[in-house]
Amino acid sequence: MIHEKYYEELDKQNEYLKRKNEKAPFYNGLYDRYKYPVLTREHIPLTWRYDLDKDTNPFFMERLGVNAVMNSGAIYLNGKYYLVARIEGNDRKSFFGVAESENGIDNFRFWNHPVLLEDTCKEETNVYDMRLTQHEDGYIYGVFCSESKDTSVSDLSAAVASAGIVRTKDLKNWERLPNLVTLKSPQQRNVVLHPEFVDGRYAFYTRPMDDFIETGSGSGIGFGLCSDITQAVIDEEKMTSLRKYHTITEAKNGAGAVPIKTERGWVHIAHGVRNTAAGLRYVLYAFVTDLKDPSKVIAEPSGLLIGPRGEERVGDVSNVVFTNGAIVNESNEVFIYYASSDTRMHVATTTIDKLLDFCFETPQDPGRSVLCVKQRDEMISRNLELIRKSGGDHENK
Ligand code: M1P
Repeated sequence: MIHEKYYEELDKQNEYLKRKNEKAPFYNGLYDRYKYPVLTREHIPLTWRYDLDKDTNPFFMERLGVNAVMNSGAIYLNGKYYLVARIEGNDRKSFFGVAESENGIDNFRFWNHPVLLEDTCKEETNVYDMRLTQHEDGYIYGVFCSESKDTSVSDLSAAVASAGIVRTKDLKNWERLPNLVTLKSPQQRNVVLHPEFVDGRYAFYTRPMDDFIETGSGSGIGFGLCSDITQAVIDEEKMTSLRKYHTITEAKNGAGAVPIKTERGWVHIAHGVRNTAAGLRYVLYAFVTDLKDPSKVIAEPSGLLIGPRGEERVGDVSNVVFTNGAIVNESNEVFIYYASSDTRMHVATTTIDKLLDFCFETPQDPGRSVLCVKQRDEMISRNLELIRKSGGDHENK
């Protein structure tokens, strides 16, 4: 018999899920932020957390709790917005679940069952952060981090990260392929499959790492080709977006959403990390690569695109925003899905035109304070001149 408390909790959850989202007062001319997150642990179906049977769960106690819902792959199919979310159980293991919305900003509902991956990789302990690529070969690929214990050292927490690959046509039936092998990089995380063939081969953005946390000699986001995705091996990785001293990417960076094709190039929304006395700070940044050579950076606006703000700054891993999915709909509206502090998911909306304007018209980082303030002061002078010519006054003499 179903516990009566179930209906009470279900009513509460339905109220929460049908809440309309609205734009926040935030303004920067580039994107809108929203008042509410789009996915939280409160979105997880009660059937995934509770045993509903009153005989076996007399207190209606959460048996398999969920700690966080974060880093989600995103895809737009048949006019609907889908997120393949990273769901982290109270047991710290992550798994994937598909959530669907009609408008991309609210009312996301999880399907009845989480994604059940084929158990082809017995040493794998954890999976997370799936990027969804609608590839021109006709499949939707999911590339995610496959994490295993590093048994070669005595450190209990030592782990090895590599890129797992699955493919599907409907987000329901998933075929698992062997993990990506990168011959020159011992570890990989934040691997993204490019949506088109390059020189007739599958193209991956990689993130070479010497270690599970530290990228070590890895100097940024890499790029490599492989002929057979069913046995994916990359022998050479060349670098695209580089880590740079005293910038938002100083400690590390990584590819985020699958690049967006535009008439002026591939727009990338990635993450950059710097170290601080309060720990690592993760922000999003954008760059554009060449249409013919998607490894070649052709626009690199200075600074961050989205940084953690307000409540976003606090969570399980505070001071983090992270993206692994964006959607472009038929009106060229862009939905950037990002997680805050490894805890919940948000959306920021913009357009292709605005993103391109940001990428190509924002000046590059000149690299030194003295040049950065000069860059700013030149803009101030032009603005003051404009104000003077238009007959206005300016208070800050
Ligand atoms: O905790 C912040 C992020 O850390 C990792 O990203 P990176 O490999 O760039 O350090 C990822 O594990 C990611 O899931 C997480 O959000």
